[in-house]
Amino acid sequence: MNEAESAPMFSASRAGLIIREKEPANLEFAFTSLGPVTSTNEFFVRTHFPVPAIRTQDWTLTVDGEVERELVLTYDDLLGLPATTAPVLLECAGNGRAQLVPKAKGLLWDTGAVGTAEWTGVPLSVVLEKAGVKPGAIDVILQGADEGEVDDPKSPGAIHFERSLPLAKALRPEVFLAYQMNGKNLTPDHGFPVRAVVGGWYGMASVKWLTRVTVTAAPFEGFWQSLEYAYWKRERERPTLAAVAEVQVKAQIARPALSEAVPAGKPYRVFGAAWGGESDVARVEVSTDAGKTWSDAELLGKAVPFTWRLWEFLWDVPKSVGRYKVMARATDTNGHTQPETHDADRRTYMINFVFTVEVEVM
Ligand SMILES: Nc1nc2c(c(=O)[nH]1)N[C@H]1C(S)=C(S)[C@@H](COP(=O)(O)O)O[C@H]1N2
Ligand SMILES: [Mo]
Repeated sequence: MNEAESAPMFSASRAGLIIREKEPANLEFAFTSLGPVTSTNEFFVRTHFPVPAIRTQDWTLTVDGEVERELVLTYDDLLGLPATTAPVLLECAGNGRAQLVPKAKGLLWDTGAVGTAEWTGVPLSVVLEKAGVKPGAIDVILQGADEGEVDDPKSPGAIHFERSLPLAKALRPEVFLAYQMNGKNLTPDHGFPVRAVVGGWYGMASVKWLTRVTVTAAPFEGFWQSLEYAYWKRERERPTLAAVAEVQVKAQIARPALSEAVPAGKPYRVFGAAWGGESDVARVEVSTDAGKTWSDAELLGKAVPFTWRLWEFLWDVPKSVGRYKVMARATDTNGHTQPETHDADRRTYMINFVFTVEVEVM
């Protein structure tokens, strides 16, 4: 078989993304292309198993467990329910992992495992109300149709990708079952035909290829909940593994890029985005001297919950040439500021310490 006859390696929709893994596809957005909304073509892809091929006419959503009425919704049933459209940011819990020292295991995302898209779908609360949640229910498990074996520890055969939300979060308006992304049907990579979108939480909560919702009276302790995407939380000094949940406050720099040549003695627009999970961004500061001094950046537009806030800072670039370290740090409306170093309790997740972009002033 010659080159031309072999299957195309990537669909056009993957052009421009940085490949972190080919199979399954794990693709990173070039954060230097930052804009208010990330196009579907540029949106990062994080998958654990091969993408399941699901036709809308075959798709159903089962709602079971601690409910008054078990439901099996078809695609048309779902489309018949009241929908909302909202921009929501998704950030992989491992975004920034490439910046950890020593070198971490796992996918080495740089700063592009994050994006903001406009999602359309039905609030999960609408579906749960239809099913009638029984008293005593506390957790809601979202299961994807994708499955496979995991090695560490070796799974008893194939397991699905699934994650749970506490009932209180599952009922919030920022949690919905999306069938459109940026005004078009979801693409296979992003969960076609239906995925969860969980505003304010790291990406693993936004289960793609969603086919089952199970309400439970006990906390769910599946693999992706208690082993992967879990961190050491200290309860009364005692470390216990807890599920990674809320996105932590963070600012990222899109401009300048790493090792960019910045003209000496001229003004330069430093540009980026900041986000705060379940809270808004209150402040972004920029340092151009490796963190010795900080100045306020200007927050652009207005705060929209569960998305990022773009910001800019006009840097009066010195006349003296050489290497400069540019940094940005955000503070959320709860007063949390980004830390200077990564907390080892978080393992290789929730990476929001202040990053450095070194440039050449010349
Ligand atoms: N069913 C399923 N859902 C999933 C995943 C997956 O592998 N399977 N990956 C999760 C992770 S870790 C992230 S960060 C987001 C990424 O969503 P995206 O690929 O649309 O960017 O999907 C989440 N939902
Ligand atoms: Mo993720």
